[in-house]
Amino acid sequence: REVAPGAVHVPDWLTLQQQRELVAACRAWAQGPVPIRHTRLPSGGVMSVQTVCVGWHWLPYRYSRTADDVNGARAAEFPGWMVELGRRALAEAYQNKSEEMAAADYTPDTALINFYDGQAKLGMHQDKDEKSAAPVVSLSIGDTCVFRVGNTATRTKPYTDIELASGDLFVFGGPSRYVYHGVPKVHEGTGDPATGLRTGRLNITMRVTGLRD
Ligand code: MD5
Ligand code: FE
Repeated sequence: REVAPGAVHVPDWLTLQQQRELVAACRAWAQGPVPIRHTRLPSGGVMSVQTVCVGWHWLPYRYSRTADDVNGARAAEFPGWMVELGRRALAEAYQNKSEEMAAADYTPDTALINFYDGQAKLGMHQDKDEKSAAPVVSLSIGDTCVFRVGNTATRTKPYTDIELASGDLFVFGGPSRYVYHGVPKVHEGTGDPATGLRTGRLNITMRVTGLRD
């Protein structure tokens, strides 16, 4: 389950009930205060993935309290239950070996919620807009995808392709925090509608921005 040093995949970690609750929470956040959108890139391109943020609003290539590229509203408050979920995720992934960090000290302040339809992809990139090297916790719900875990030096080979399915946890910390990664393929129609997601893939990443008001 350790795909690379500090990168731990825990299949089927969330119960179906937890997945249903997360889908309901994400559906509410997708409506507002900042509606879910296809992020516009400075290059002029538009991401095929749709994103809504909680805590801090992500826009390329920074975080803001307000959605300066959408409607100017303040991002929804990051809930305490999500801090607890993040801590449980870290404890599970690192088994309190505490080589990366103690789970009790992990205090995520932001979640990026990505929705993928059957055609959406996420190109190879590094997550480096955060001013903290704390681990990123990733939760997947709905359709299975191919997730590509690369290296820190280049956006190309060598990389490892794994499948992320509904309920899977992935934690990226330590030497894997800044690896290139992406989603080249979503296997449309592979999700269980019992999660409440009829189609597509939902991914929730919790992060520490390292920012203060
Ligand atoms: C996704 N999201 O499936 C992925 C899962 C994103 C993004 O990549 O930026 O929204 S999170 C994967 C991730 C995050 C941070 C670090 C690493 C992977 N990593 O070091 O490989 O929508
Ligand atoms: Fe990423």
